[in-house]
Amino acid sequence: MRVDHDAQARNRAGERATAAAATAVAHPNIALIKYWGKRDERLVLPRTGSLSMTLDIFPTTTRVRLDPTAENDTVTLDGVPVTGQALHRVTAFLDLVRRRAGSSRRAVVDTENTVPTGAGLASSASGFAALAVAAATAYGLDLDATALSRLARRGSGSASRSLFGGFAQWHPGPSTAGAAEADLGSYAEPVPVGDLEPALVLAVVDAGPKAMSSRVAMRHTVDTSPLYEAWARSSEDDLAEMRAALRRGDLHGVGELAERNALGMHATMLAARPAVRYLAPATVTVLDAVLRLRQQGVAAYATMDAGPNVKVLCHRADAERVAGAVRGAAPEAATHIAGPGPGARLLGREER
Ligand code: 2P0
Repeated sequence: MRVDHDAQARNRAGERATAAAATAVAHPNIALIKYWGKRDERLVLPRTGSLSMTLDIFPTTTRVRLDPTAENDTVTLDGVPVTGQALHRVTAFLDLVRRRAGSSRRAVVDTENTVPTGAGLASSASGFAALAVAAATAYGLDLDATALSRLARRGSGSASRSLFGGFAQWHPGPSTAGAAEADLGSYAEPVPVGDLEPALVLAVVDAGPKAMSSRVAMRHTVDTSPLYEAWARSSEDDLAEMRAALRRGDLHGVGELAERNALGMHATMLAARPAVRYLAPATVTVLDAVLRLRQQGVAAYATMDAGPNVKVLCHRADAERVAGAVRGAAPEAATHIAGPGPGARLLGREER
């Protein structure tokens, strides 16, 4: 990579040095204690804290190149131009970065996703985490991991957790404080974990895009589900217990908590008016297979997000057996085995 002496001189002069381009990679995360519901839509402040495992598969790689002559941002996903609402979301996020950087330059954003987009497999988490790191670097913002987590949160709540590898907890921030203080208090950080060798077996029963985005579905759930407040309260207890189970390295405890928290979240959606139902017949078939594995003495526990796919938490040594049992029960399911993965990181920056 070429050394940019002008940029170094600007840095010495205390000026902001933008790069010509920056590239970052991030991995998706799967929540064991779910984020479902916002208390502030604009700032993406959640109702409850959540906790996830970052995966070591399905990375998203994003390059942000500043274009001084362009009048609009352009975005591609796997080489295909992004338009409409998805483009608007990226532009709004870049506006936030530009405001902080004091820049009006437009950007060319090229993203390569290795995970099906919009299928409840956390593509927005890896996507906005990679975008946050690449855009902050390209626009010359000097942010630490906490500040990057806060920034990624504004793109997509779950992205705040993908800044970190292993297990991460996203804090809701103080609920009675003003906007600025709440914004500062809402970020993710790594969670200490005892002796645990976990795997998540992803059972993809349908890789197509979901019928309703999680953003819309969670708003509808908060607004109309009589079960929502009860789940939100119990989720805070689940989160505290989850931290303790992780610290003990207690896979059974972690799994039980994850499964009950996820089923509770789906119960709030089923009680929404009208109901939001992401779970499909094949989902239930896989849940039955997970139960049978437990009856056979295998520590296997299920969690589901905003889609019909199931993620089965188990010991790494049991992952192949679990994947085989899932495919045996639901032959249409494709399985992927993931372990704890790395946090988001910069791959490189290109100077002018
Ligand atoms: C989670 N999900 O904790 C939960 C569980 C889906 C189910 O975070 O509106 O795409 O962009 O903040 O982060 C999906 O929601 O929503 C999600 P926005 P996001 O992983």
